Amino acid sequence: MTATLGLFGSPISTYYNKVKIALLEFGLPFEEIELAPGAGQWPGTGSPSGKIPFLRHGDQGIYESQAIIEYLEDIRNATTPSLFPADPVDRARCRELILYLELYLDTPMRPVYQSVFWGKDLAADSLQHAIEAVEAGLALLMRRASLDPWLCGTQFTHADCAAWVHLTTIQWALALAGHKGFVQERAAALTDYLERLAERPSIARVEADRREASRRIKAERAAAQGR
Ligand SMILES: N[C@@H](CCC(=O)N[C@@H](CS)C(=O)NCC(=O)O)C(=O)O
Repeated sequence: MTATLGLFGSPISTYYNKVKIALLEFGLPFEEIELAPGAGQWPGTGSPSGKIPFLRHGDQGIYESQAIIEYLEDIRNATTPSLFPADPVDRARCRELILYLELYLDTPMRPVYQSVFWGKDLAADSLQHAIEAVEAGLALLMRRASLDPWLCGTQFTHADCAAWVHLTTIQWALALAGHKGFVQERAAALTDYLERLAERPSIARVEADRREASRRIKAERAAAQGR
């Protein structure tokens, strides 16, 4: 690998951090270029969807977090272990679990995030809808998760990178929306699992960067509003 990898996005973004954990796990050198969600202009400095993250590798752009991590798999150093299991059935289950996290847990929570993190209005039935969806999504995830000790079994995989960012953000957002402990009550085994994940150096680094960026962005917003 010759050209530098540039990761565009924000350290407070879930999908950005899913990719960043994989970059750190692979030990691939990369630089971070901060771009707020929705701030990029296609085809200039942005992604086709306007979403973050995206990756620049030399003069090439790679878009969508799942496509990015599959690309990182392809370019990683041959001596670095894959973050997908070796067995094809296990690989499929790893991708399946990522889809559960993103389609059935993250997606229904988006209106709640807009409200609790960005101050947008949230209709009472939207919160109820999100809560019901998360309950069903967690049941689905737990039907197929191993947690012994990682989501897909003995090997730490991309599913764990996705699980950390999505499950911790859901917990946090639901607590802010008045439902503290919802995830732990519905899926008790996730508590120990998330503690194990928090100890992983790649995740500890991403979490420290997220907290630091979050404090900075909050202070900038307050200053802009004259508070
Ligand atoms: N499917 C996309 C989702 C990325 C995504 O939703 N990013 C959020 C930030 S976490 C974003 O850019 N939101 C701004 C927008 O939707 O305009 C991926 O996997 O990369």
